[in-house]
Amino acid sequence: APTVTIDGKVVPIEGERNLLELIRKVRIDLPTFCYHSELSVYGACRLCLVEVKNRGIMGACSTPPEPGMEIRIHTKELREIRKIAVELLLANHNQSCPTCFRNGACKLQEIARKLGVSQVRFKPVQEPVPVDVSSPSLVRDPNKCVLCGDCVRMCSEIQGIGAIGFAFRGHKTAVLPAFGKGLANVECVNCGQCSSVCPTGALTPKSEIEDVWNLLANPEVTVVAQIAPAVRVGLGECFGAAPGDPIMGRLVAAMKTIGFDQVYDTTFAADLTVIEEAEEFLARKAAGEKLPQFTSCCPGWVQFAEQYYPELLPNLSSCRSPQQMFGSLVKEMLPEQLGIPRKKLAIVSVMPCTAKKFEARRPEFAKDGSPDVDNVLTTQEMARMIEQAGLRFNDLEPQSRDMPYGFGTGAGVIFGTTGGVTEAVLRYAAEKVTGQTLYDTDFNDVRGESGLREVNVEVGGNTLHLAVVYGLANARVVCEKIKAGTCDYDLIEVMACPGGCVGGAGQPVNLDLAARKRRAQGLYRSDKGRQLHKAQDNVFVNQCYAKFLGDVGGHKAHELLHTGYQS
Ligand code: HC1
Ligand code: SF4
Repeated sequence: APTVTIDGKVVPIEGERNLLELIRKVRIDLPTFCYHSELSVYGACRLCLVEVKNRGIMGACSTPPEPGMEIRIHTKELREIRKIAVELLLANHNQSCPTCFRNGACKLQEIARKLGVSQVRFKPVQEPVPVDVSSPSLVRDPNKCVLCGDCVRMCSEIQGIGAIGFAFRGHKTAVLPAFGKGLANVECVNCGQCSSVCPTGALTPKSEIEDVWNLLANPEVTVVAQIAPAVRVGLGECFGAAPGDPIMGRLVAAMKTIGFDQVYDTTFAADLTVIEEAEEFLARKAAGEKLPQFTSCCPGWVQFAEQYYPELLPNLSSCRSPQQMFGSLVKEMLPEQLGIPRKKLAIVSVMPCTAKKFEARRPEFAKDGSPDVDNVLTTQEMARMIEQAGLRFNDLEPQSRDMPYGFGTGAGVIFGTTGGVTEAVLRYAAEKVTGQTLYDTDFNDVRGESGLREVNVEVGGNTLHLAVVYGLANARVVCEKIKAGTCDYDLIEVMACPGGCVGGAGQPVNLDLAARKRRAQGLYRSDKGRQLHKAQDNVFVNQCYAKFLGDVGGHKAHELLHTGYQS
């Protein structure tokens, strides 16, 4: 087999696209800011330089391996070059590390430590600029940017948007939203994926931690929480657990200790969404109208559709997302059940997502000026609060969620991974269409890892044409096909984030692709571990219909659980 020699060690070439992949294969962590296996190669950070015999110093990320190459990665000269590169970045970096949201999870800190940078020999050449807090979801601090371009490529290549880009040249180079506007005033859809690849604190989720501490400290306010599906397979990573490890019981215990009055589960509302959305789909299918039906639970996707495909908005399900169904329903029911006025009830969501912060502030999701969901904490923020409360997370005694809104079936749980909403809807539709009990609830064909999957599924003698999509650039491909009339899908699931919510930008930063997969597997295990797997079997949801909501898709359901998305 063809080989390359790395610092004297012979390494076979086995399909690696560049020297960096080859070096990492032999477990040498050559640090980089700008290399991501899912993004194009940019070669800007100059940290992965290696010496190739007879050719000189080259970027490992942009050099394909060739048989017989002899490379060295740890010469004195290379060590010095890398240190200088980091020192130049640090010279222009606002080094307020102790107060930075990314303190402890910052690649610049990590790389400086790993390369043994012990001083900064350069003076800053850039003037400090204002921090951009215009967005409801993200904070952009250009003073912490290292110009790696990861956010720019994420936004344009994976999300197909291009809300941020490089501006100016030379020492004035900056990454900015178009025309120097605030992030809220460009085509950003709040997905936050730029922040999940940002190596520093230049792009971070906008923290609502202080707001929530204030709510919890107010004895007048009853504070209840909902926990999104994907949080339970991500949050543990902040406390040393592996991706996908079950930590829900300890999370509930932590939140109770911190002072939440009730801890509920968004999977309750996800079950409700399945029922409403599946009935809506079956009705459209019977009438042959407004097909394909798109899912509408991902606020990044909804905003994308509003911005770029207003003509397709009638095809979006009119269902609110589970987060918002939870908010509107529980704010209607609980005040009566607990005997408190609506304005003294606060709902806090724990979400893997930054766009959920934006969604909760959409004006249509409020009543008499008070929002259905008061605050949204990302998984990362929730973990910070647990730390701030001084709790030893791993030593907590697990507790169970509160009833009834803490009760969800496995159908609601799998919402958190790509294909999950589709599978949950199929579990409902199959039973409804055939009139027979569905015993095997696994629809393995809609599961998968690619960002654009086309699947045909037999339901009651009919073939349904489904598409499961993540990454908004892939959504664009599908929308263009629909406009061109070159496809005949019935139902299309779109999630903005890679892998679905498990890969949301509010999750602990983890760029290892295997981690996403393990989080998804954790959700499928959690589905298996529940007694019920079909939304229509959720007894508490059914009670809600019987006692309060009336018919599925009926008047009350429309008022509380549906909406109309407009351009
Ligand atoms: Fe999601 Fe959803 S699954 S959007 O990915 O439909 O955020 O986890 O809470 O609302 O349930 C996110 C996750 C989440 C909603 C549900
Ligand atoms: Fe682009 Fe999403 Fe970042 Fe907005 S949040 S700039 S859409 S990657």
